[in-house]
Amino acid sequence: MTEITAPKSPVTTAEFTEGIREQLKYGQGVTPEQATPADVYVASSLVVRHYLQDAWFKTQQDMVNGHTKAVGYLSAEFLIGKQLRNALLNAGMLDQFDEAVEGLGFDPQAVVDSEYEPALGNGGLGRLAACYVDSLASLGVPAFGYGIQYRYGIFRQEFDEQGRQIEKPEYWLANEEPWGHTDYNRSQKVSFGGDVVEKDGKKIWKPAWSVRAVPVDYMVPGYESGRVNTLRLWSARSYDEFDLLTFNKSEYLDAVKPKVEAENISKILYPEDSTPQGKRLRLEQQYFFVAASIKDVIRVFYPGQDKPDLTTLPEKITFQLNDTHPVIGIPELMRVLIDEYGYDWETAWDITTKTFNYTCHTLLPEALEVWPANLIGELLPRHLEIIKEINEHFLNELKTKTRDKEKIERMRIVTNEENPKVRMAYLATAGGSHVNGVAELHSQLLKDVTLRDFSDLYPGKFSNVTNGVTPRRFIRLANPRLSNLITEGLGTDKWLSDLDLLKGLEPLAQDDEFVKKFAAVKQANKEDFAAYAKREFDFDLDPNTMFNSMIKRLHEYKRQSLKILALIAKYADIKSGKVSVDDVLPRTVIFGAKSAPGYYLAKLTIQLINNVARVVNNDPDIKGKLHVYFPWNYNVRLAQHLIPATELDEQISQAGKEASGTGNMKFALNGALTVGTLDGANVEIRERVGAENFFLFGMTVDEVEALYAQGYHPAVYYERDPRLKAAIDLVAGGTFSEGDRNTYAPLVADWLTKDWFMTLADFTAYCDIQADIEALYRQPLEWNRKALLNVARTGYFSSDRAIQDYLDNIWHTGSLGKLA
Ligand code: 8GP
Repeated sequence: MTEITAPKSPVTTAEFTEGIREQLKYGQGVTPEQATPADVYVASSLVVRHYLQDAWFKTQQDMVNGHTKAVGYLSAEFLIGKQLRNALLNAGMLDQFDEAVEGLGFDPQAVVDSEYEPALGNGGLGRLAACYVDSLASLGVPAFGYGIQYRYGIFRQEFDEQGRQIEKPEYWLANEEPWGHTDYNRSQKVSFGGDVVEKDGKKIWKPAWSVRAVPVDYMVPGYESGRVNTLRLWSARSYDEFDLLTFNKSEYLDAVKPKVEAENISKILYPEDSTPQGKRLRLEQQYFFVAASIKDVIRVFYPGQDKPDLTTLPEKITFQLNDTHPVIGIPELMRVLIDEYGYDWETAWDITTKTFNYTCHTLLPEALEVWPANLIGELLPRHLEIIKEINEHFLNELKTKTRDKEKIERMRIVTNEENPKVRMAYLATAGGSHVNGVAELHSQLLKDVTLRDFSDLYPGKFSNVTNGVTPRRFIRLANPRLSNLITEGLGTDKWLSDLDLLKGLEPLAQDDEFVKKFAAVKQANKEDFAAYAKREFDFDLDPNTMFNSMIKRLHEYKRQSLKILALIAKYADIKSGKVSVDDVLPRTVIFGAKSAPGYYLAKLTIQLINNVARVVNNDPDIKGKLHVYFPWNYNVRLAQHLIPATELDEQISQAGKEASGTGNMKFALNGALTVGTLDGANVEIRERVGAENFFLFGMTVDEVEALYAQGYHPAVYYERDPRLKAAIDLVAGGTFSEGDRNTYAPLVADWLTKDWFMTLADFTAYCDIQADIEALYRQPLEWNRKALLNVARTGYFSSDRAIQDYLDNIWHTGSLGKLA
């Protein structure tokens, strides 16, 4: 085997320049004079890949030969965001790139901007997976991210004339995509359907059709670790270009159908987030990427071996199941071990349970996947058998642990009903070593409520890993001014790989001069964002107002309704003269949110926000004191621009519903103050930054539960708080629908009669806390002191720390060490 030594980087500016020239010439086929920024983007990306190649080889070699177990992060989503700048930063080539590109007569920003963002995720769960692969590489942990290379990412959002969400296909692969390396020679076959036959006491699955899973590899360079991991996204291709028999009968469309259907598997990302699933194609996608990944791992770790000793598999790799989407991997590994490699059930189960772990990202019952057994049987008949057998074994094991028959019934993996269902979260819990939630409160609720029976009988399986975010993308790249100030304050830039060092900024919060510099950074970021919003959306933001943001998926539990109702109430107060417009603190409220295409109330909320914006922004009585903006198509790029410019962040979900949140961490780390409920990671953020540096309001989990139990009647709150009544009346009366009372009637009816997430019950507290917020904002030095303390005290929320927690408590593995 070729011995690979140190990687070639750092590259010099001259080498980078030469590399771009070569790529332009032989790759793009243009001279530097003919090249566009998009050409230079492709060429530069290929240069970066070129210089990472040796480190990539070396990391793989060390992974296979080394004594450190690797991590396989199985996730249906990786919301990676733009790649070029991040790769340059992590690989230490930022300056060389800037200089080389400028030397060739291009603006580095224009080059970077021409990258098309891969939108291969819905929201938090997908972005978290991207932060985690960054941290794994940065810590030198050998790891694969395994997922799907969807041809169409999450839809592109537009708004129509009425302010309604329109979904457009996001064909991100329409342009040249230099990062993914398609490796046809490492393809895997994934089969579906058919029957199971028995021969000599052995079960044999005879599938009906197969697709070719082609790996597309993305390099994941670690920050200053010299290591380069792999994000392997599978793309579905057909084996049979044409069914010639059918074709000869001149039924052309029927002939290409199998090809089209096979390739459909990786065609589109499901745009659902915390909303019910239940579609055949979704299950096909899940099995497709998991089956290919398991085969791939065996290929990588047991190269060329016909009869590998797979009892060593748990020493080679640990699979993390990112939510229930990849859980079909558990019966798949059982099938591979038993049917393909001849292991007995007990050995196979021992290997499987030692190899898998499961992270739960939600508590909403409707989002915990449950598949009809029939559907699994149609698509994966052998797997259904195995799942049923797992269920039987599991029930037998439970009988040795408890006499409580009802409890045993409740814990069935396959339900006992006419049309049985398979509960994927239960399968994951039974079939793996560890189960974790994503923030302390969430992990506690997982144990106490959602998986209570399991945690009673298997308390050792349960733990918590509070989420984290990568400081490389979300501080250094998104907020270079703050990064420079932090480095100045700490006298080192080591904080980028050891975020706890931010604590060293604490004393500087007492230094007024430093606080003023910090305030100047925020102001400059606001001006930048205003310019960006003008360019991209033609918005006119006033950087001398408070920037107040709420960016996240549109979901009832997140309560964008609460924010918009409070805003309408303020508007109503000004209009009615209750509040003099001259006393109003100037505020710019910025929303960013996509709704699942079929989520009616969420879409109506988007429409309402857009129309409130239209009315309020154009009302001369408001004298520009309140502005509402809703940039469409919220994505990672927009987040990177908006978060550094935000002063007040909204984390106002109903307590107990947001598993963690990660936006809350990004905002705090960028010096925004949070107004929030005691939910998800807000609880831990508040504990760390100090109660006096966080605007807390609203009911707690216990209060919410008590109110449900006692019977919740939202109309009572409408009658009780005149501000709320005024706001809802304006919506109902047609102020935001050009006089039409029907437009928002379903929303109004829901608020007044159902309001499942208790927006109305928390309204008064939410409006009351605004007085504290505004009073503090009127003292800029004090506001910024608190904001700086938020930065100094939230280093814990680095994804490096989260990965270290996984390494220590769940994966029990470590680093390969740095490459020089
Ligand atoms: C999200 C949670 O809602 C969020 O609180 C958390 O921070 C994030 O996961 C990362 O842990 N959950 C999802 O995005 C989710 O459940 N998505 C699946 C349905 C696609």
